[in-house]
Amino acid sequence: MVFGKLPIGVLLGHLIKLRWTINHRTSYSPSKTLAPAKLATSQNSISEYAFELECPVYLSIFLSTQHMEKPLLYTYRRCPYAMRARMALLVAGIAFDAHEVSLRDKPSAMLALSPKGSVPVMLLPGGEVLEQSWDIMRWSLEQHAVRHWWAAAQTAENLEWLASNDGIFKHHLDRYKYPERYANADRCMHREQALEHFLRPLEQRLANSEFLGGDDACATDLAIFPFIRQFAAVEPAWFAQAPLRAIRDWLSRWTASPLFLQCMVKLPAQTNCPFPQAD
Ligand SMILES: N[C@@H](CCC(=O)N[C@@H](CS)C(=O)NCC(=O)O)C(=O)O
Repeated sequence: MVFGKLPIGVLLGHLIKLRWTINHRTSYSPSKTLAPAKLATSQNSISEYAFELECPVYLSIFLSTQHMEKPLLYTYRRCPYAMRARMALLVAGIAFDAHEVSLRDKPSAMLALSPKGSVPVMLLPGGEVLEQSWDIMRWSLEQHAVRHWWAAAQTAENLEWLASNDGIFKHHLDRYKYPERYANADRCMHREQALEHFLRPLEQRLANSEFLGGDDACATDLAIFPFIRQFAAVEPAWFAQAPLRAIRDWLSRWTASPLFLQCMVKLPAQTNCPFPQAD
């Protein structure tokens, strides 16, 4: 008896392994060094919700992970969190498949892996799922000859920059960029708050060294500049004359870098594509 092309014995074996995976889901505790920052981190095996709600989807994903050779990244080209994940994978020289998601029509396979529904999400061969951009960066930069990118990002100061970026700066950026989405949001007030709480201190910091990693770039640079790029694009004329020269120079170096250009290559939507793309 077969199920599709799969003999029933093999299928039963997979189901037993599947149950084992669910029962032994890894839970991830952020490292103590992250204490000052409330960083979003989580790590699961394939979601148990999906098993309960959509067993066929779950089963097909589970079976497919048994033959995966490369990680699969659910991504969105313009999302700054997804950009940092893609760049870390590129820095580490890790070949992966990228699935460009439509945020209005998220793939059920992605939601089965990560019901929270945000990108990036990465499925690793073997079934582990990374649901946070910083976890994808860690996984990428810890396991190759690029550990210094990760190590330099672990100082208390750089973790604090990351937390402020993902916290207070992102809060004001969203309200500056999309005031119509928030009740009583005053665009100029949020621009000023972003300047006071994040951009001015960052300007001072970058006036002292070329990168947040010091003389060399580190994961913090990659994690933050996509958000500053978004901020700069809201009112380019205002940004061009703001007292943020060191930030502008730093940002232009990054946005002109081969790494970023490669990261921003357009992919066909809603399908898995090898990444980086062949020239
Ligand atoms: N903490 C998450 C945040 C990811 C996130 O918020 N991504 C946005 C896109 S930039 C998203 O997917 N939002 C869900 C939606 O728009 O439906 C991470 O670091 O990966």
